[in-house]
Amino acid sequence: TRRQKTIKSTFFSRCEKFKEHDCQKLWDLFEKAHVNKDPCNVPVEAYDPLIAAAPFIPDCKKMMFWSGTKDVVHDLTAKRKDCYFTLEDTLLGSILDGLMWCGKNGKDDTFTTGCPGWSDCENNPVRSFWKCASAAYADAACGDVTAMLSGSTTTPFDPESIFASIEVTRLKAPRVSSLNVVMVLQMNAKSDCTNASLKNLQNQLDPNITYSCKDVAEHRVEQCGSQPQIMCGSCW
Ligand code: NFD
Repeated sequence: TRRQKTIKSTFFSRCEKFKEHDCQKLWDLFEKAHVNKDPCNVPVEAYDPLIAAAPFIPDCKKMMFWSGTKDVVHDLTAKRKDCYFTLEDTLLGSILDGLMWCGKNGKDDTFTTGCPGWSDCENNPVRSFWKCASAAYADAACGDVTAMLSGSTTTPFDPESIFASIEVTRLKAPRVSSLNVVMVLQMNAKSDCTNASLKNLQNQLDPNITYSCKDVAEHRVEQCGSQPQIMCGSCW
């Protein structure tokens, strides 16, 4: 069908921007995870073979996590690949970012409409994929890692988020030495580094990982992207 061609061609064109990967093999593994299944019954493990076939080889020292700050983070990382790297800069993360898909019982296709939304059922293909990919991404982290959280909510460290429920608990010392939270403050911010939810973050974090938090105005994050002469360590 026309629909299927759209996600398939997006998948291949994004995949082919990365060198040395067998995009057909990745597409087949991608489809195998959800095709011909109830779209509310695709467990996280269904995407294990896909993730295993596309190993994460990020520069583990530059790893950036985010929650509630998608646009700010990606505006920055698009311009400062010398400093930071996100899941969406990995092969699978960049292929599937922003896409929606599912299979259906008794059908051999991947669909992009009529699929369950993020919160309609827990085990939907999109949510299961991101959980699976986030776990593998966090497992690969090393050194000093950064997390950009949003000061625009009352709970910047939201227990329901993937950052809180999957990524933080997978960061392990001594491989990871520090977690540096950047609280992105827009005008009329609702919370900052003193927010109570950040106590939960510290409690969940491996005690041998050094925690820090810094309140940073959004325009300062944007400045770091627009002025490449700023050294990575001086962005905020
Ligand atoms: P988030 P997070 N309804 O900003 N990651 O901590 C709908 F429709 O809350 C990357 O959960 O941060 N969509 C991606 C939702 C996705 C809803 C997930 C909702 N109620 C996780 N809640 C990605 N690239 O798409 C969440 N979403 C979707 C990894 C929505 O697309 C990254 O490594 C939203 O933009 C990052 O460190 C996205 O999930 C961390 O987990 C993120 O929700 C961010 O997950």
